[in-house]
Amino acid sequence: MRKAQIKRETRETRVTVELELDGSGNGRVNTGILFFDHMLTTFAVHGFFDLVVDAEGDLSHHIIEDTAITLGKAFRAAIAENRAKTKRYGFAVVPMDESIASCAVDIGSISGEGRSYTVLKLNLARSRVEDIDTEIIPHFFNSFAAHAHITLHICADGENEHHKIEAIFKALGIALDSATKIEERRT
Ligand SMILES: [Mn+2]
Repeated sequence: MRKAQIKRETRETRVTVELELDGSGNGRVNTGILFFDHMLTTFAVHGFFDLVVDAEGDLSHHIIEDTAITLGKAFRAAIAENRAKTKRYGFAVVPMDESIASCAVDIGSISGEGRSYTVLKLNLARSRVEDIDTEIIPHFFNSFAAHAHITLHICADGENEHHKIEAIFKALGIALDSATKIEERRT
């Protein structure tokens, strides 16, 4: 079973993430931040990951950052099994009404040696969407990629911040679903 459970506790936050790569898209996410819960649930649905996230802490910035770190660590642990047959690359382009997001990932070489890189062109125009500050969004992806040891490229454009960010999380889920597929032709 390609899955992992990671708990992380600091003076600021307590975060638990359970991630199963070969799931059915069942997300149960409770961070106390409604828009972030919506995004992580969407990520699980479109990635066909089973994802349980429980997070609490002092400030929403800390909760989102530490959830990104914990999710990254869980992802890295989950792909360790059968890594030699894991596909590695994945990409997706997802429209959402007037917005569009594209995501390409490289989840790393067979050896799993820790490289990570993040390139983000998110075109976020407003500082606030629902109950989060949008400056945390690039921070989330940087932290996630660094701890998952993956290369992540994301571009987005559109008019509506909610749509743009939601298209990004869907694209990330679909790209990671492809990249984590088992490729039986790999020997
Ligand atoms: Mn929505």
